[in-house]
Amino acid sequence: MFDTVIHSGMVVTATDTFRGDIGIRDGRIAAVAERIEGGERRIDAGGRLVMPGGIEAHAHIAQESSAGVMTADDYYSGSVSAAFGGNSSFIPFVGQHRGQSVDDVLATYDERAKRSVIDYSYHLIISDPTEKVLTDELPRAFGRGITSFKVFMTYDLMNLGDGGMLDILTVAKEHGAITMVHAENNEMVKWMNRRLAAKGLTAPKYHAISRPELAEEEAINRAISLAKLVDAPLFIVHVSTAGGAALVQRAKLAGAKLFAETCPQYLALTRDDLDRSGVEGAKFMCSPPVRDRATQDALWKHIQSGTFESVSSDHAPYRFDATGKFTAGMDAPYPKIANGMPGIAARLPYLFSEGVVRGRITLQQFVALSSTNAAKTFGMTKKGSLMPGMDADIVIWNPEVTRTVTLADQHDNMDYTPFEGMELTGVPEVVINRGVVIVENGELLAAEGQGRFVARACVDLTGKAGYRAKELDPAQNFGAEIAP
Ligand code: DUC
Ligand code: ZN
Ligand code: ZN
Repeated sequence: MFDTVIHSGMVVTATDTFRGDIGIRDGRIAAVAERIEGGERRIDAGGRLVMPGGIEAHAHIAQESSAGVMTADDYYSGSVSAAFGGNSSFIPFVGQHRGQSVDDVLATYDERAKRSVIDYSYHLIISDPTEKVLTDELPRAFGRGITSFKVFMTYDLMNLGDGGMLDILTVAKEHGAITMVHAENNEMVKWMNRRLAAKGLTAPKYHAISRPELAEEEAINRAISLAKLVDAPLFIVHVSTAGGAALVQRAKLAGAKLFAETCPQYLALTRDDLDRSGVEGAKFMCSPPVRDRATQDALWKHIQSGTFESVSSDHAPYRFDATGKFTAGMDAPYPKIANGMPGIAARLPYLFSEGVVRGRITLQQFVALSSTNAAKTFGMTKKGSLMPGMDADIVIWNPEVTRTVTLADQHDNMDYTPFEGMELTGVPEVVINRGVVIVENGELLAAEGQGRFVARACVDLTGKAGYRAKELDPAQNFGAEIAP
């Protein structure tokens, strides 16, 4: 009565660890029990961990940057890389650039995404919130289960300004969607760029200081205030500073409808990595930039204490050549070098090795940070858990094997990995998406296009008290009905 039974493994969820078997039927988990007999196929998970498949909640796949540079990974290579890294679903970004219709952009990505080997949804980046977008296109996107919208507080071609952000926060809230934000103060960054350029300091390493920690802290503080004004849910992406994380922690304690993530690069790399000979440092350029050792320690403490829902890769693959980093030439100044680094395959191995193996986080926290919380925050109601009825999205993990990170193991379209040479313990051996084994012992078994679009539900705001601005409360604002 089961298509597949995974037996003899140690089942790990966001709440428990137990010796158990899992029975899969028609792509769903049909039973979880101490012992399950039968099954057309039996997979021996002895000595292994059996966990919900990773959900990569932050990736740039087949996406043009605002400068017009296309990522090296499309939905095939990006999803293959994700699968080899233990993920059974992901939520890449769909980018609306100025002047584009959201409907058209979504139609383009629907074509691109047909090649995915894992299940997928999209976060929708809004850079042009026209009346039509706000009143017509966003509700339509929401209607098809795209329940997260991302905005930028930096980059001249993306930045919405505070008013535009309030509009998006309000529309998102009205529909039960969540707004995600890239929080850096645009003017601080531009002022630093001007000062550095005036002195001719344009090598990649100066990228690291061009985007000050204060620029992130100021913008996170402002983003939280804007979201509080309209009592809307907010997700702060790629938090890179101790100060920013502390602001998130404090606002959460006060009940804000707030969520946040950090990324492995902020735990693994420092600004010294940008200070390599020639233009080598460009491999380590991302925004916000990687910081220093003290920041890494602080971010781990915030991971341990629950400031972050997720650790996401922010996979933004630009090759180390004229198609990626260097479209403006090999000697381009840092503001013209594409921003971002790959990491979708390294995310879970890094988090497991540096987190679980090093004793910084529990197995439960690993599952929560890599899968369960993303499912809850972003409305993937059938994923992120191993309960009967859920999609059979499972990773069988060998916690003992130690591997040195190589480019070949990333299985992406990149020509470098920023994690090259790191020794990581713990590898995903079998990855299953809706009951289909897509990766097994280093081999890709998935058919191109086997991934399905996941229509998502609303953000889960359980336990978030929210905030009522007096001036938006009809009982205290002379009855003005201006609240969303
Ligand atoms: N923000 C991202 O989230 N990814 C790549 C570059 C950026 O600015
Ligand atoms: Zn960003
Ligand atoms: Zn990103």
